[in-house]
Amino acid sequence: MAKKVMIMDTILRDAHQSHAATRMRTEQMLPVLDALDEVGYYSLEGWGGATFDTCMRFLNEDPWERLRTLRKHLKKTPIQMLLRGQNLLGYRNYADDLVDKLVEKCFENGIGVIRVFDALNDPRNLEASMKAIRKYGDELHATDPTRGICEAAISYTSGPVYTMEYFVNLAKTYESMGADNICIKDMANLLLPFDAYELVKAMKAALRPETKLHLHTHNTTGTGDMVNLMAIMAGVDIVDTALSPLGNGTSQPATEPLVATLKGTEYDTGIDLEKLIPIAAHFKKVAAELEKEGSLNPKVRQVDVNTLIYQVPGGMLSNLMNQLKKAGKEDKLQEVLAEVPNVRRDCGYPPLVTPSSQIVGTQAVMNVVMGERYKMVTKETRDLFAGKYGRVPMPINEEVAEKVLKGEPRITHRPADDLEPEYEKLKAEVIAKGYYTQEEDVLSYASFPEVAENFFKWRKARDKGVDVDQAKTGVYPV
Ligand SMILES: [Mn+2]
Repeated sequence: MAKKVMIMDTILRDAHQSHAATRMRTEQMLPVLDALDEVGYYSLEGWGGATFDTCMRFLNEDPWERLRTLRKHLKKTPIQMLLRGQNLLGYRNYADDLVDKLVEKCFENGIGVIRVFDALNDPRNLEASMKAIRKYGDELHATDPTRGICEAAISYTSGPVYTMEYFVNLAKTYESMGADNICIKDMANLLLPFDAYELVKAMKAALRPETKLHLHTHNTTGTGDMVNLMAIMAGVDIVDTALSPLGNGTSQPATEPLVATLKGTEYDTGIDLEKLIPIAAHFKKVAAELEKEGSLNPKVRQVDVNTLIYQVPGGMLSNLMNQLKKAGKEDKLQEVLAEVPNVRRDCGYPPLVTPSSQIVGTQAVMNVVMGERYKMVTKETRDLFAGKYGRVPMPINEEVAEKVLKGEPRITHRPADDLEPEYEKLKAEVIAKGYYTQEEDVLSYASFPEVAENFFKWRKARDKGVDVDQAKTGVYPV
């Protein structure tokens, strides 16, 4: 039986986040949005925490305005976004009322599919956002069956507790919490092709037939195309690719080769390669512009096999090397790499993704550099042991916990249960500062307070007819 494989193109989000520090501007997307809408993608990824931040911080753009512009042109293709669970678009835990409001506004401004994940894979950290996605998504879904979709993502990682059973059980948990799609989110390209085959087979067998399975990987280590192909042969429904000018390397495997590979097979994507040519030509020019302004370093296109060798994500490895360099202990890299699994075991085997990859990595460096384990600990390490990020998959090392926490209390409940409602309070602040123009401003301010305030200042100056370049001075260093 023919099984059409669907594609999400990441060209408007992860592709330029991975290759060009998220610096693609809306005006660089505009010329081809109508053509992208005609391709026949499952969805186009166009929004997330980094795009939100960068829009205001570096590009003088209102991220909400960008979303509305995208939606105006993408009439048929759903816009997909990435949400960091209870951390929303930022880096702290938000109260449930803010989670509810943000999800409502995302759908209202044009989002069709929300991919939501938690770095620790703690389902409790997805409870509030998935509830809100169901609440507002169901309303939207009733008017448009391609929109209002809840996609729960599993942070893929490797290590002794990350068995097939662990991933399948988590997928079933998310499905029972109301996910329409399950995503295997392999942000570090740790997933290997034959493991991908086994994992997809096992998940497809365990999930409901109507639940779509979506795979997200990168091509950092050069295995991305093989991972996608093996997953497709095992029955995955959707894979992520990026149009070739911003594809491969640290980004997603390129779109065109996969479309060509599957053409005429039982997995045909139905996408016409001819339609992609002029769009890719446009993004080739955009990539050249980004390279010229210094946002894109051509090195990101190369294969980096370090992750395959050291079993840590690429970003984490370069962090470790930087920290050792600063401490003048570059010769200690092998010791630190050997310490990483020990620290990870002590704190209950968190997945090695942001922020836990940085926490574990920094602690491993400290343990080695200080010559005594946990003599010095960061606040983040303490919070991780105290349960403030959520539940880790395995029990923590009690002896180490005692040394790290020094009597600080531990929580076992959902971290956001400790938070008071905050939307009205933040709204009052934005109004008092004189920046309020829309409810969305409160959400921008909640996500990145200083960045948003600087952006509001600039926007106010622009709208009042003040010289924009003058208004920018001292506000935007870039
Ligand atoms: Mn990614």
